[in-house]
Amino acid sequence: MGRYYDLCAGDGFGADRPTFYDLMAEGWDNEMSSYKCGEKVGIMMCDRYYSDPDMCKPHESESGMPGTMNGEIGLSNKVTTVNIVFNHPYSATIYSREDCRGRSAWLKTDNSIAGSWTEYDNDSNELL
Ligand SMILES: [Ca+2]
Repeated sequence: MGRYYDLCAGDGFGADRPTFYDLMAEGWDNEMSSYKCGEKVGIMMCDRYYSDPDMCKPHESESGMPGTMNGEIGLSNKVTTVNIVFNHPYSATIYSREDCRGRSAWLKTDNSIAGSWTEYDNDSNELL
């Protein structure tokens, strides 16, 4: 295990208010290579700094829902900003490589019966 750094939910944290971290200010810009989320918080990472985190483009971002971890993220040594996000009741985290490694992203739905769950086919469906 290498160096580690805790990022915690801050004041006002909730479903509509994530906690934002600029890793340049924390001395961790382009240093992060893995994550582990607590049971009640998820993570949204971005390669670049945007004043509005929603502007982070899909190919510049990576995410994981509460309770997930990733030992080798796709944005290894690229992450510049992090948002600690609130739990979402109907969600899953998908990974581009075996053993929950590689590029990760969350999937969310509005309720437990929306859409359908199908088996992920790694041969015909390229992830991200
Ligand atoms: Ca970066």
